[in-house]
Amino acid sequence: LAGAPLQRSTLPLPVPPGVGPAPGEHERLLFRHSMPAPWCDVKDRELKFDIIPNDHPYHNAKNPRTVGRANEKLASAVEEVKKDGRTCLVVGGDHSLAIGSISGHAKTEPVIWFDAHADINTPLTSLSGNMHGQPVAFLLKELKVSGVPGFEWLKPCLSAEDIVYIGLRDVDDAEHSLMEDTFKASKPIHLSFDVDGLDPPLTPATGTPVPGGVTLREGIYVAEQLYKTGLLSAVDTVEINPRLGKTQEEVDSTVNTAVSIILSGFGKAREGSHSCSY
Ligand code: DIR
Ligand code: MN
Ligand code: MN
Ligand code: MN
Repeated sequence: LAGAPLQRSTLPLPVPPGVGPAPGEHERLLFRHSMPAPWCDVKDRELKFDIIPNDHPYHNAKNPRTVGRANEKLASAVEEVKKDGRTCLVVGGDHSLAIGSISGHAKTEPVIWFDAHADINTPLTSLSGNMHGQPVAFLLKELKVSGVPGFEWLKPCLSAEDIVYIGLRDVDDAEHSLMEDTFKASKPIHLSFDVDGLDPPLTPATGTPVPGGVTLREGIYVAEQLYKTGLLSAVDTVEINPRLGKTQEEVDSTVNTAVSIILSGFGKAREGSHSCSY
């Protein structure tokens, strides 16, 4: 996805004169039928992050400085995209990127956390030490995670009542005691989509697959419904890791699944996308 420039077709539109779109609409309509999301005006950007040397753990949390600085960069990038009036799509990367992505978003929006995992461990409760098991804790005002090196810039911006979880089926004991879910759907929505929320055969190239996940049909339904609210304002797609695919088929199915979820979140409807806005 990243880095692939969209090709605009210059072919004439196959409609008789006087029928169909006005002059000047042609290119735009043809553009709709090219890949990847032709009805969207896509502006692509790529971020580069530094690996901080001697990045010792903070309690159990591994690589805090590297992850913290990267998220600081991401937060500013997302903020710029939102100032530009666009819907923001972040293609990760692991789920720790949600710290920057959500911080850089409107800061008050409800969040749909689509995931097999609650990702709400703190540096003190985490058993794995993985930062991607902790982003929700970093974002929640209630949990008051602070003092983590690399995250000096971060101000927790979410309340527990702003988060809805979908797909949870592997929650640590400590996480369970930290959770709550309610949802107010009147403000712009942030969808943070971990592909491991889906059933593993759909997205095998991911780090922590858990059996018994959401079907593709259900996942697409969620994305379509969120698009239809007109409130979907930012989307993270995370834990897509081509290096973990055992075969090319596994990599392809992971990427194709993620792309179909993204397209649905950006207005592709299974019945056809004629009515979506440009
Ligand atoms: C576990 C697994 N709760 C952890 N979490 C994962 O590492 O904190 N999250 N894999 O995505
Ligand atoms: Mn996750
Ligand atoms: Mn997960
Ligand atoms: Mn994870």
